[in-house]
Amino acid sequence: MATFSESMAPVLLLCLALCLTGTWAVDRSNFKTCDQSAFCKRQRALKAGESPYRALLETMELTNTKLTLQLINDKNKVRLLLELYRLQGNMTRVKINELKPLKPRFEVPDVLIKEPSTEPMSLLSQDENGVVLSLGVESQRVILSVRPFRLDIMEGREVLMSLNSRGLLAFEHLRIRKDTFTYKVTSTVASVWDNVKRVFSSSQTDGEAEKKDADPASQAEDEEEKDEDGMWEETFKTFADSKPNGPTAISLDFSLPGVEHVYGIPEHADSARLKTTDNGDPYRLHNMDVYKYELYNPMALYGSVPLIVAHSAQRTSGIFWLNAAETWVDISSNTAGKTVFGKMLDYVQGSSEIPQTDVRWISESGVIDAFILLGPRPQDVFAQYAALTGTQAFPPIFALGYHQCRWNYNDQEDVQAVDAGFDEHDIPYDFIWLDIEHADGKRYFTWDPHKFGMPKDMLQGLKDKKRKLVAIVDPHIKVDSNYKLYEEIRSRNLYVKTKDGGGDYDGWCWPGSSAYPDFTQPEMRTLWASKFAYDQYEGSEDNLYVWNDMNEPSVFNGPEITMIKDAKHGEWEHRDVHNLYGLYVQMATAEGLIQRSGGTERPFVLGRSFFAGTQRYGAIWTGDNIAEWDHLKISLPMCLSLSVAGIHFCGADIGGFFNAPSTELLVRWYQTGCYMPFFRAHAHMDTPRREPWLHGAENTALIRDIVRQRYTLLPFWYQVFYHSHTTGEPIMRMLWTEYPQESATFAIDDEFLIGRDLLVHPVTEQGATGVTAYLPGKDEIWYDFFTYKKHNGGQNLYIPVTMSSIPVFQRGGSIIPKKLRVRRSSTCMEHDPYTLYVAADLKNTAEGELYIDDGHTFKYEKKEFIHRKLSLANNVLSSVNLVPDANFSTLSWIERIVIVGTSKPSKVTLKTANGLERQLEFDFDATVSMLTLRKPGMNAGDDWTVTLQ
Ligand code: NBV
Repeated sequence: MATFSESMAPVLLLCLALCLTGTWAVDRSNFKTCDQSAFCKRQRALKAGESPYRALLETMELTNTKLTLQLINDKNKVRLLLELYRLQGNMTRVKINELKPLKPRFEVPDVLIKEPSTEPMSLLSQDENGVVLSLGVESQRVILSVRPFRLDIMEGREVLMSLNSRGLLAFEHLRIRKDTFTYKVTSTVASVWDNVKRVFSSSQTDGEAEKKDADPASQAEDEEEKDEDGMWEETFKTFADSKPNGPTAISLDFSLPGVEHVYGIPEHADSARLKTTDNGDPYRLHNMDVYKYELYNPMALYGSVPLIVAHSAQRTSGIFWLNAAETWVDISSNTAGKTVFGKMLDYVQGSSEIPQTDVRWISESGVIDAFILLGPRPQDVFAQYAALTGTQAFPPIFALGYHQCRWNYNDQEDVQAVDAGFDEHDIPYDFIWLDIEHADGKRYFTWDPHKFGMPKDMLQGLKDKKRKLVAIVDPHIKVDSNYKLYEEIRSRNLYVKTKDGGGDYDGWCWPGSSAYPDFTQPEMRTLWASKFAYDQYEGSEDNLYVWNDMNEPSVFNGPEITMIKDAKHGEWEHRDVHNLYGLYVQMATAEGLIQRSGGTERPFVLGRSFFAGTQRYGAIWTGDNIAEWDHLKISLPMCLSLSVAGIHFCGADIGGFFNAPSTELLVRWYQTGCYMPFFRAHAHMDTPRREPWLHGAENTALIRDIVRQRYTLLPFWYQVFYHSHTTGEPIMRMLWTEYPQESATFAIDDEFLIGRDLLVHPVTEQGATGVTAYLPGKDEIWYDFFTYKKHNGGQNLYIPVTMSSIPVFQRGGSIIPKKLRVRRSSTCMEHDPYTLYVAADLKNTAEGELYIDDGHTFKYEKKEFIHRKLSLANNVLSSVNLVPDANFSTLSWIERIVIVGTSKPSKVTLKTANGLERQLEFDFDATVSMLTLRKPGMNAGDDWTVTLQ
């Protein structure tokens, strides 16, 4: 066990840095490079084209649902078991494990929403070189080659993806340490000898090697495997990782012919289109607390989703690598670095190869469990991934409003004053947030008795204004025998344990010495969830929601500021489950909020760390960014990458967490954040206060305008969230996902779509007087969202900007619902009327949707909603029910309809479902071809038509 002074040294150093600089300083050397990670270094040293794996065809079994087959490593004779499944919805699953591991290897639970349904495969042909299987649809086949083992997934004559085509399949089998072995054979202790026999008889071998089973010692000599540094223990800085299981890494390469663009595998502060990694480190997935992160590099950050999405003009596909251990992803491409001209020259000279991207996954432990999502369209890949891991939780509508956060609002009076400030300055907001200082000595679920002595009064004050509060609840629990929660978890033996399994793991975090609940255990999650009950969480009310920070988990005195890998979660090492920890914290918290309402209310939980499946539990933000222009810029690709990987409710700290933004940066950041799914301003405790009205009248007016714009658009946001919840499609979308054949969109990550219909190009340059936005779609037209000026798609458009401009465009052919009467909070606007913004396309048609429900319960699951299709065709605008048995009524009515891109009618007639017919008054602005219908007055849930004659 480390002594106090050893374990505290990094913390003291950190504090020293803080005192000297007045702020936290990023230290890259806190985090490993591939070379400093023994398994990454080992795996990366393997050479392509030397695969030792051979398929043993005689072991093949094909049932209706799966194919199994043994693979043998011809060097060490260890056998693996391959399982291949065809899954419903155009997916293929490939699992590889040791045939007979010394003990079970970790397989990730709780991420897949159910055991995926399979479809039959059939054998098409077989000879000694391999087999061909039919995947049932669209002439898809799998060709399995024997030596070296390789899988090619084909459609017709086209190879869609190849596995192990570079021969980098690697599987470090569980073994007994050699020096331990020598000790054991000479030992007279019977149990040790039994153990040795068990080891060697379990490592099934072929022909010649089998003969040696009787003589384990001779086989041990035969094994070519040599122990290398870092296989049985590894030290990084002062941290020693004892590796009781020895080397356990796995790796597999995938080749994607025809592909030049890959996306996903968040979280990295890098471009959304992933770069090749040949000349640097692979992208790393290892959840860590990396405050003030560096930009444009593949370092790991707070969360991970091991999903990569590959795109070409012909097809979109994906690889989901279901492994929760530390993972590195190498990307290479045969066209990397070539200019378009270079590629054309190759083509003209006949020297061009088909472009190809290779992706190689390397994980520290666990098994290979890869899902191949075969698209073919971007929407198909999103739906396939959602079928596996679930869709974005549908948040209560108020979570889409504006959130005002700061580390910290000092006390109840402060909260009250800030709340009043919003009213005084006529700025709407829904949530005020309390950071760690609100709790009594960082004992979460409690309140500081001096600063927040009357939490119920505070919450009631907010409730009176239909507003809400978020309190932080971090997963590190102060070691304090007088803290009830600490004691309860301890007495139930539910903390993460030290490597020997005996004591509770102790780490240093905000409260000082802290214990970490073992959220991987269902019992711990149930206990945690129960703590949100109103009678358990004293001072809580139904307008209190939750923020889980530090859930990587962050451990100040741990290696790379996280938990040591040999800590134990029951039988498993932290190594196996590391990237899942954050997901489990948020899962248990969301469950707690649901339970406290008796299962009726939708929760809202913000988390920092995440994994595949986190989308089911709430929102994610991009952590501790800096008040710098580059950090504003990076917030777009960071959230776009999360969106590609299923986590759609994303935002970045507006203004930048560290340091003080200039007013220009702050305003631009609000203008950007307002069009991102999660809209929250936040700031470090050492920064000057920055509530929206503290920056001079002019800037206050600009910020007021922006926040109010968000509120007018809430009906649209809500409908797009509902769509994402039901289909898996992103909310914030990269342009290529809607324009998959338009290569000009493939690398764009400084602008994005919200749903299909709004295109946003934020201003992220200091002193900008204009931006150049790409308007996609050669047959599209786009309308400036504020001036209604029309532009053609398929062009780069220069847009002059002032401090009040936000370049936003509505797609011709769309209908967007808004509420123009902005009030104190979203809840205050519940029954307000709608204005429909109809943007006609070149054929004078448009389509959109209107979705309304109670805004906060799960009743929508029982179809208690209004879901209408709005369309303009043949000069008739209509609203029809999309879901026949939907059942909800609203007080809201349609107060205005604005149609742009149309011609002036002579008369406009409204017909409602009850047979009433009347002429509508209208205005026409010929300069922008805009028709405004005043007070049509029908209920938003009714059928109606408006005919333009
Ligand atoms: O709880 C304090 C902060 C929080 O404000 C921030 O948003 C988190 O990302 N927290 C990190 C811990 C300390 C950061 C230096």
